[in-house]
Amino acid sequence: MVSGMTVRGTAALGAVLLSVVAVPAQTATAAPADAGNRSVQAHPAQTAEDLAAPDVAGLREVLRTALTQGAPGAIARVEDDGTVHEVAEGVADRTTGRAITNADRFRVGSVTKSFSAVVLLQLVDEGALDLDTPVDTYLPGLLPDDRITVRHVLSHRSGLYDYTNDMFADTVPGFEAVRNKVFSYQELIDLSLEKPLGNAPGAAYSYSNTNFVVAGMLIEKLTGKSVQSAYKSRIIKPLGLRDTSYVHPRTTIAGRHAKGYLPPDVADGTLVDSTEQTVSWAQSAGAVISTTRDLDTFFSALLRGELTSAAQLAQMQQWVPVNSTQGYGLGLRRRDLSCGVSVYGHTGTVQGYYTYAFTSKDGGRSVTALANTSNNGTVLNTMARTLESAFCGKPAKSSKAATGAVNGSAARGGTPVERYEDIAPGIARD
Ligand code: REX
Repeated sequence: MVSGMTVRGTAALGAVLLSVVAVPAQTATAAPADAGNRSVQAHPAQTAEDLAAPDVAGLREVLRTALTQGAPGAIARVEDDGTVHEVAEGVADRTTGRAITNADRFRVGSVTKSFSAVVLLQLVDEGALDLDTPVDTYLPGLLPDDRITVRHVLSHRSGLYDYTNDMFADTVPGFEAVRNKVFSYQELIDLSLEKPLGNAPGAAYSYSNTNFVVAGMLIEKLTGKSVQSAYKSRIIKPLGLRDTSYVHPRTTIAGRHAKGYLPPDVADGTLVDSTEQTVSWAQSAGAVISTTRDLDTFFSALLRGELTSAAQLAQMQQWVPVNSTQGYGLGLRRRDLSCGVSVYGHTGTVQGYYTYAFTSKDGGRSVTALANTSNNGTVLNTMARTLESAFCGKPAKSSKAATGAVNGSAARGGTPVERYEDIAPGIARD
């Protein structure tokens, strides 16, 4: 099942600490002083016009490859200064065989972290929050170390343990145990605090969902409203994101949507329909529902400076190194592609859904890609190549260079892959 189309003019709105930090020249902000890094490697500024044309045929090949590796369906949408390219392969629903399309809603996982960060950066703009103030000033007694600042939390440098490491150590039983559970934020923090801090505040990057549970608590404390209400009034409504919602703890996805399929840790071919769940284990760290169009719109708007002041957008782009080709800002990832282009956005993994949503430096070109499976490192690595197709154009010689720098966890189906940093480090897949 293949669908691909290009539409013109119809676009909506337009755990390793390395010693090198890459800061694009156009964001000439130094990494935070306590990040423990040295040299600054700059990529030249890129606008959408500077980029090679998107390789739409290559994009389709990437999605087809993901299907051969176990994804029931895969979609990608590129929005390039008003020109939209949409590609879809496979099915949204294995039972009915309905073809997946870019109109399908899905669970975006940690892309939610960018929503939470934007709300907090807006609160900085409003003078209600200071990035270098301890979290405990706003939420007295919450964290065990009053040196943990808001900035540490938003850049995954708090040292707070990621409770999902234990929760999902065994993938399907772990998921079934929390599928219908409703956690309070405090319960999730308590789970994290059963383990000591992994590093002194500010000393190291270590990805942890706990940080963005704290972010949700800060949003609710400072606005006096739910995160749902903050996302809605500050992001969803202003940008007209009509397919985006946060419905925690409702378990269903309203409207047309892709079903999510979760493979167990043993590659026995059984897929669990994981579509319906509370996502209460993630909430402000991962429970948003959206579409490829809305995420393209969101990240374009963010990098165009439509959601925060220029000063706060620059704060979001103070990078701490993740590995040699990735940085983490404040709820924002930077990935350096093989063609020398850096892109900005987030990845997401919730049971049954892998998302990549990234945009160019000026927000002029965005891509969002989704495969309706997870716990499959091979598919995850393949989907990273959608960024190469979208931003680097057709590969010059062999597509080998465009395999994407990922260091993944489990490979399914026998293809060895390196560990994938984006997934919480302690989660062993195989
Ligand atoms: C939870 C387990 C993974 C998924 C996780 N997800 O921490 C957050 C997220 C919300 O999206 N993070 C990603 C499960 C990595 C990001 O920031 O890009 N894995 C699965 C297991 C493994 O259960 N035992 O693959 O569905």
